[in-house]
Amino acid sequence: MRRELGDLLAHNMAAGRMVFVPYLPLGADFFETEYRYPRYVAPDLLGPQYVASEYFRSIPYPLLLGALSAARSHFSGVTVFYDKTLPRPAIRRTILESFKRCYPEYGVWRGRFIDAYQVSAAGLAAARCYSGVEITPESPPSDQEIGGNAPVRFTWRAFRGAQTAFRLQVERHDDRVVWVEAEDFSQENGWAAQGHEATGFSGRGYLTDLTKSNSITARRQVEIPGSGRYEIWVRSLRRRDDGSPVFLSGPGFRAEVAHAEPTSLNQWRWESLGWHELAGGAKEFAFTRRFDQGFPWQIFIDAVVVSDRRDFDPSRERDWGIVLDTGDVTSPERKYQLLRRLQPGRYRWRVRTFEGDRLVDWDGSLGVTSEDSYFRIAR
Ligand SMILES: [Ca+2]
Repeated sequence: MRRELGDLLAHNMAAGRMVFVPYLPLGADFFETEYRYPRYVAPDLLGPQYVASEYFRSIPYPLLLGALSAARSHFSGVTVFYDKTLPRPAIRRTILESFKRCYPEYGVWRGRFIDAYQVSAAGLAAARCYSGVEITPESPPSDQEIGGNAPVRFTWRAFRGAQTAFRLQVERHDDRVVWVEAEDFSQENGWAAQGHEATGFSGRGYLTDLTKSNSITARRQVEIPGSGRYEIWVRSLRRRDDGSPVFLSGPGFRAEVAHAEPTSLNQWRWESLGWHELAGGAKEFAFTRRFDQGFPWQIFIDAVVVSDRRDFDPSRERDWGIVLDTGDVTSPERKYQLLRRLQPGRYRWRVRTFEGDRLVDWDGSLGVTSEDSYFRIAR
């Protein structure tokens, strides 16, 4: 495979094409581990004055479509290498299909391990779609407090392209719900944040134990809104009944979590640890695990929730709840005026903009979503 990569690089760079070798970060991907290789091949090919970055880019898949849109015209075209020895994950195939739709004039050379997709400079200029656009929320300014009676006016901008439609969403924070991602706990003596073995988590991933020591602890200060009775919830995934219990402790309580239940192994499960009297302010919560016997399997812990709401169920709702979803609105204007009043509280919003079927996101889906922007409505 290394030899095929070398031959393909030599051929395409000598033809004056910019070569993109996309990889999935942390994907144990051949293209990621071999990213230095062209630096050794290239000087032999093109002479010692050759600058690797001018002809070759080893690039994460999420940046590929944007980089192609920005590819410079002084090349005679581009070539994208596709490692076909890796069937999964499907996102690589999804991005490749989007590439084919955007650049219908592509040609392909099929190797034993690698397919090389080539697009000429004319083919690049005739692209059916483009990517790499950032949508920036502009108003209300980030973290601004708005008077309770003032109308809220949303505006956003993009540094290039046009807009044919948008979809705006506004969420309000429920201050009676404290939602903490378990992967944001400290990682001491063997706990670690992970995200590649299980899917279907919230946040960046989950907390897992890598070391089988009875002293492993993961801690985190959790801000309790005020003194009172709170229900505590934990979301976890246990794979085996291995006799190695996990505990969550906090001010005045200690409870076993993620205990083995034959019907719920290998799936994410929310469990309530019951109601506890908690004082307001920052309080330390800690996960520990005891390894008594046998062959323990890693436990996965996704999130911890503390709430004083009797009717709160974390499997159905979150600490943020949708208060406005415009659906797709056909409009070239990058603004939206909210006519109804919002209750006092903390809000966040985002907008997805579309330009027919031309503007695509990093994964090739239509449209691009802005980052979240936050504001407050005063009492
Ligand atoms: Ca999580």
